[in-house]
Amino acid sequence: MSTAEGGMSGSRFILERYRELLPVTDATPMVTLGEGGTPLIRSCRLEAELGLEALYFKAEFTNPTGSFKDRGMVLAVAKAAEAGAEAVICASTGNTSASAAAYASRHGLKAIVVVPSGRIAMGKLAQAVAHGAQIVAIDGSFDDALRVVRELAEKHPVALVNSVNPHRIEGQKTGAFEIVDELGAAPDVLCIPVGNAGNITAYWRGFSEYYQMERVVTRPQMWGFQAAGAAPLVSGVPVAHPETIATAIRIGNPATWDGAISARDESEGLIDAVTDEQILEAYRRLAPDEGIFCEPASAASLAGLMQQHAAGVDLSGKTAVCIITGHGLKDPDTALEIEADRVESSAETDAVERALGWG
Ligand code: AN7
Repeated sequence: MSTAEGGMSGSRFILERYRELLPVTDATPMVTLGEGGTPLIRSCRLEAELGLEALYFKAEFTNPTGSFKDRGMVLAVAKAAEAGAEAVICASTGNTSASAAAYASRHGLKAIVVVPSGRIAMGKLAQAVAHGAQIVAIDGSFDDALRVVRELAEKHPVALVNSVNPHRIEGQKTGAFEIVDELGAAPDVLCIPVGNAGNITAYWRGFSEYYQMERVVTRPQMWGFQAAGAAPLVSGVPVAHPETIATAIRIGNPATWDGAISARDESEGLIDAVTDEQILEAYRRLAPDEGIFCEPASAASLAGLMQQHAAGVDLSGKTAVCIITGHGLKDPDTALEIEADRVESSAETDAVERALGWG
């Protein structure tokens, strides 16, 4: 099959758009939910504040399940189906499970998701439930869940779709292709939140492949940011009990550790830690100042950029892209902790006028 199911065409179907750069064969089922083709949104306020030449937000939260995971999952689940799998399995802090469940539904496969009990943002759990995934909530961390699913996938006929599956990284590298295709060049700096470290690895691969193919003449510095309570790549040792408000990146032993270090070193970039306070500060700037409502983990990319600026790093003349990985609606609890500009009123116009301070 060479055309998308349902006749979907163009930029929102990465398996077709970047087919020759992906492990897609004639036997790969070309199933799509409309992933990829996400907007690169120019900053309207923070760009000047940070002294950048240009600042963009790559709106990965506009993917069908509300996170960047769909880029990798569209390929990983298609390849599982192509290989004859009947079920997919993953460990997750929430977004991977939401995406796996959606694509498994589309392919008519069963999805099994293993998650840390009580540590998944509400919206993500709702997605796994809605898609009919079989959910096992374990008394342990994401790292425990990943160990368990790796062992299960060795013993049982299920396809593992965490980013240890190479098709996940392949799909996710298309985010880098889109940035270059749209800007006509690579940015100077790419800011990205880091948890299990699949995405920073994928973006670096995407930029590097375009560079090798001479579709671009430079590559960005990769600036990865972990939450301070879950920053093994910064300290150099796994964290036994990771803790952060950004539950998506509450990961103590990233599976693609070496990929992240290579991305950092080959790009002459950095991987640094941002505190929960810094993450929340960036989170609370993005929605009111830029119109971008993301989940806390996604704000780590901007938090890191703000931290570098505050530390005196000169950003003048530079173009930066922050990857905004997941939607704010995923985690309504954190959003509602913001002090709202809200009053109760009776249903009369004059009462609402008074409530607004107009009368
Ligand atoms: C919003 O869903 O690991 O460094 O199990 O959901 O590639 O792991 C999610 C990770 C950043 C970190 N932002 O990406 C999972 C999971 C959001 C995320 C990351 C995640 P990686």
